[in-house]
Amino acid sequence: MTAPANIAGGRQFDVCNGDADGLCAVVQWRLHAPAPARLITGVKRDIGLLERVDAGAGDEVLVCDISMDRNRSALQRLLESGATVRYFDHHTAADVPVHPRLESHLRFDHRWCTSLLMDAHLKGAYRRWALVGAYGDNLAEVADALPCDIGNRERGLLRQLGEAINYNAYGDDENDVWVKPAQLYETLIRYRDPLDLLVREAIGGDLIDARRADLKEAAGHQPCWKNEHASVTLLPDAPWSRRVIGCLANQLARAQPTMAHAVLKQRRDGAYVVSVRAPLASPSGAHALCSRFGGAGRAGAAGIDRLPAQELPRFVGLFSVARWGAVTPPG
Ligand SMILES: [Mn+2]
Repeated sequence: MTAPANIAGGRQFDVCNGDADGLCAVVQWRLHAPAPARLITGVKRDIGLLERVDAGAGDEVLVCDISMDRNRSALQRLLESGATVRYFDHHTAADVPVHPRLESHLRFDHRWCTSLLMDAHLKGAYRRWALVGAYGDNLAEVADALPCDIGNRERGLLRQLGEAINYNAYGDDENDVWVKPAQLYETLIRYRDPLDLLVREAIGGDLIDARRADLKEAAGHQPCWKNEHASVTLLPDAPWSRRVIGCLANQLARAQPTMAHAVLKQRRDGAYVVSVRAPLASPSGAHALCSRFGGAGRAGAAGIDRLPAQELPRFVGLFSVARWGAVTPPG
């Protein structure tokens, strides 16, 4: 099979977050435009990925699901060196460079994720993969409303797969995860239909089981602080907690959609990793809160890589009085 490289004969680089949303966006693109490409990805926390790309004139770079704010200088460098960049993302970006070789597909609306931006661009050509990405990115309601020629049982399977792929990206580094995201991508891209993957590959079921086991472990830890609007859960440092922190935050958000949730995990250096979810019912305010502690993310879901232990009381104080989304009636 001849590889349909670009007309100029340049190299192709695919850069994406290693979570379900990032991987499923690239899968859709490469099913649409098959070509040998070098994949640059990592665990969910690896977001400064663009600096690893060494592309120049005639080369093409696809970027999916990593913050433009965090990658702006690398983006500028690539554009100046003559590369063409296609950028799909939904993380808030302060200002988007205008450049003839930059094609931006950005939406900062909480009802969009990168896999859905790719789906819109490709006019639903790989809708099932878009659903896997959207379910994995905690957009179950949006995904449920998206038309697809499958029944409810199949939708449930795509949802489980998306949540499991997403789960696999969590960990401090690639030693914590079950499968390195780049290796998982090699399995995903072999299937035009993710339902076929579930039938033929063990990895889907293995990831679903692994996620379930970690959540069971986490369920043994009750919130250490709670009122009617918000809860804070504290986890010890362990491989399971390094994997489960974001997943637990999403699960709590779905179980109690009118409340905000913070899940904190101790780090080896005594500080905390923090995962914040605004109430699903009014998903904004998470990024604003986390950015006050050097964190980042989106309006509905954000995090802090390192919260010093002495900052914990101030964090819980601000979290407990935060206004989420529309003004909450005084309680
Ligand atoms: Mn995403």
